[in-house]
Amino acid sequence: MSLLLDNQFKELPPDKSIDTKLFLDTVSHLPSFFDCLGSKIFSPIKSDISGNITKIRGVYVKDPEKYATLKSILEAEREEHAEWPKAGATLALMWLKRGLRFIQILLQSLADGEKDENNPNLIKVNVTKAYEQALKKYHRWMVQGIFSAALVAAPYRSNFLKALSKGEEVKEEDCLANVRHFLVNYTPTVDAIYEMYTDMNAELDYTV
Ligand code: 03F
Repeated sequence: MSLLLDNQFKELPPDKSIDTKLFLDTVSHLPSFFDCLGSKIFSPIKSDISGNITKIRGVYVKDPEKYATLKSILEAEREEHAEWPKAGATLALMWLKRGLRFIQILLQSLADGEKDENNPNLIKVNVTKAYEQALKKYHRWMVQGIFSAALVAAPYRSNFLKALSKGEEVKEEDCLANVRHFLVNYTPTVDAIYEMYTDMNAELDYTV
């Protein structure tokens, strides 16, 4: 089975609220994907994503009813932390959503068939597009250097698609169909998190 379809996001309800437990259960499958990419250079990225999931779960488990939706977490923390939004699960989700946006743009670009015609089995154009749109403006030169190193270690397109299919030999077209199917609920979920940050004035643009 496809990794993507095993971890399909649920359709959002009309009010676009995101159930915290469902969200955490779905995103917690993402970090293990980095182990399939076959390079240690991805470790800091994996830890950053896992760390943010752990921080959000840490808040959620303190009171699952109170923190039933992601919005309820932001609203509660806004009252509790003087330095909000640079605090708690609000800050963790602010960064996690940027990683999720990166993944969305990367997968969408692959699904759309964007490629370097001279190197059709490389995914550098897709990865670079995702980085420039989702993350670059939050990174100073040192972290941009981690990106450059990761880009060199980026897998071949065929291996990346194979990893998304849990190592099984799946036809490229079938794998891309799974990617498109995955994006149907994934993209609106990421969009809804971004909208929530804008609506609540919780977005920050400091660099690391
Ligand atoms: C800030 C910052 N986090 C952290 O300092 C940086 C960490 C390293 C970032 C390196 C970027 C390189 C990305 C490009 C990878 C290319 C790989 C291509 C392979 C295909 C925050 O950290 C903390 O998070 C927060 O908790 C803390 O409190 O200021 C705050 C304090 O600092 C980031 O910039 C977030 C980085 C997220 C990167 C996500 C990249 C995802 C890469 C690949 C995904 C592969 C696709 C998987 C598909 C699977 C589908 C099932």
